Amino acid sequence: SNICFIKGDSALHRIYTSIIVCLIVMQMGCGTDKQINDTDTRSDEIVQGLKETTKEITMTETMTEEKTFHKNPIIKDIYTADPAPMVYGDTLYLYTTHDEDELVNDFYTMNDWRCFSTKDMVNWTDHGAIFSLDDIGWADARAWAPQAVERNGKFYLYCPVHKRNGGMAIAVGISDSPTGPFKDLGYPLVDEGDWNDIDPTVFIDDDGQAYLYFGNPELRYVLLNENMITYDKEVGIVKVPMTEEAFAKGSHDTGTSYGEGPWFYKRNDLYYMVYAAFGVGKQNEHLAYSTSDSPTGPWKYGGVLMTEEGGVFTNHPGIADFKGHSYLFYHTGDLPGGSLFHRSVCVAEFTYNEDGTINPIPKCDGVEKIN
Ligand code: FUB
Repeated sequence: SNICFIKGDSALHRIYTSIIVCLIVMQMGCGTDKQINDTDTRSDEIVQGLKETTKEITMTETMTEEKTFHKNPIIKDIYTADPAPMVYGDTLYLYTTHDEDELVNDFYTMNDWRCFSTKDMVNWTDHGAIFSLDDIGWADARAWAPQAVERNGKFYLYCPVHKRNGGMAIAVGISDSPTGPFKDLGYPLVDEGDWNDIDPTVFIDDDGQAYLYFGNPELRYVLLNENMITYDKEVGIVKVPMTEEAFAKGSHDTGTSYGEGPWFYKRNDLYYMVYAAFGVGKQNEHLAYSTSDSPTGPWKYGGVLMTEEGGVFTNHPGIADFKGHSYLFYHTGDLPGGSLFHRSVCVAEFTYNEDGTINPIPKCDGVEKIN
């Protein structure tokens, strides 16, 4: 029994030691979080006074060498939504929309597109407004969800806007630099005269064919020509069959869950369509995905990518692989004062299953620094 007691005692000792070690680790963790909060708050104050400048601003000024984590939302001094990452060289550029503080007609009030960049997912540079409604003479409102791509040294920013004569259409901004300034093509690239023409997503396949998908409530696409500013008129605007096999049963106008905000890309020869979706009986959008062996479908529903936990009516996906990590950008109402018209862009790291499927990605606190 003596031996038992000694054994028990040392076991107890080990437990206490573990608890103390845990407490120390937790303390360190909390300390790090606090430090990061302090860091973010202080850098926010620095940024606050400079927020309209187009000059580069280091958003998360490092106050200590230990800073290895960036807390969501990524941008804390303005409301941003509809994240669209683009990796170019050693940098990830993040294009976003911008929810104005002051609403007009109690609706989305969005006048320009913003760009932020990072090399390590922790330190972000604010490039300011890189394209705006003021640059598009034929548009008068709704600077909505964009996506950028590079081809032959030029950068193309596809942007939905409201036309002066009514309806939504897709504009193209062109620049020699990922951070603009972008210059309007001068007329809409896609203009069907209806309200479906929003949320473009662009992808250039390995064979050089570029695709521009878009749409709410229907998913449609065009085959872009190599110049990226015209499309194959013979093929025209193709309407994707909105079936439950492709997009699951849902509560949007087509009877499927597909809503808007498509994000099109390829990984290991499998094509992915990630999108904002409407579940049956749900108020807010969730994120879901479908896959296909071909860039033009047929699509097969894959599952939910993020539940409605963003907490506001819309959500919007943007996916990027960067320096060996996979990221989902999304938006929530998490910034103070957040609402369906005051959203903020966040990021989560995720991994793919071996068969290419993706498990639901929880909304998270932020991501760690990478090299
Ligand atoms: O931000 C305006 C619109 O709300 C976007 O175009 C949609 O994707 C939704 O996020």
